Amino acid sequence: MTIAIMGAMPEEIAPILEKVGEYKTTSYAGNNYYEAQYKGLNLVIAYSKIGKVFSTLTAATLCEHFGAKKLLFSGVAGAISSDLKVGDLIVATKLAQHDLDITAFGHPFGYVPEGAVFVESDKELNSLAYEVAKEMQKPLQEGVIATGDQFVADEARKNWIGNTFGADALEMEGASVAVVCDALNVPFFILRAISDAADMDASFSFDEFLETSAVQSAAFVMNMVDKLAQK
Ligand code: OS5
Repeated sequence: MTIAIMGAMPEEIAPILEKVGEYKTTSYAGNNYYEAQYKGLNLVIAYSKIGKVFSTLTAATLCEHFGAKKLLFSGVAGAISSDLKVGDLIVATKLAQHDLDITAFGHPFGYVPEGAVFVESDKELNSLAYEVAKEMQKPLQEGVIATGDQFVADEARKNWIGNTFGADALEMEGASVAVVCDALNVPFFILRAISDAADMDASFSFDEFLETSAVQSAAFVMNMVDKLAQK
């Protein structure tokens, strides 16, 4: 079975490439895809570049061109919930686009006709994550993740996103990956380790913790892959 692992930034997939060791690099549609044999699974690994458009392209390519049957996203996020601190892990139960706004027509934020405000992630992969967390003795929170084409570094915007979507964390790619996987019936899992609090210090915190938080998330996702290989 082919399993896709994706991130948005090089730092988010570097620990995964390091762990798989050998891989074949293929360029497709302006991006690199890294294919590896790992414990009997075919892995295809990529970073999309930042934001909803690039992540949509990469997720669709992983599923349609490389034939991924499951997709795991690993990366970092800004915290909304005060329970989430730098380095903490959050798994998305559902995702929404916080910057999608046709409210002028009476629709709720995050909604377009024939779409839905929230896309739910795969319950089986999420429960597998809880098994992994237990074995790693690592706390794992679940919650709503809000996505938009904006690095949020503003308390008011962060609070608005939290209140409007009931979101616990925010980032720039998860919901677009969710829309693609949902449309293509590919079970998906979105994991993020907190790098900042989406406040006025966010860019400094992000720069300081991107690498260490990305390593946390990647290590967890590779333990999920190990579990999938055993099944
Ligand atoms: O992928 C983007 C979303 N990520 C999650 C995240 C987040 N999203 C929104 N608001 C927050 N407060 C968030 N905290 C964590 C992280 C990432 C954020 S955008 C960071 C851009 C940083 C950067 N800009 N230039 N470079 C890095 C250097 C560079 C140069 C050339 C090629 C690649 C990188």
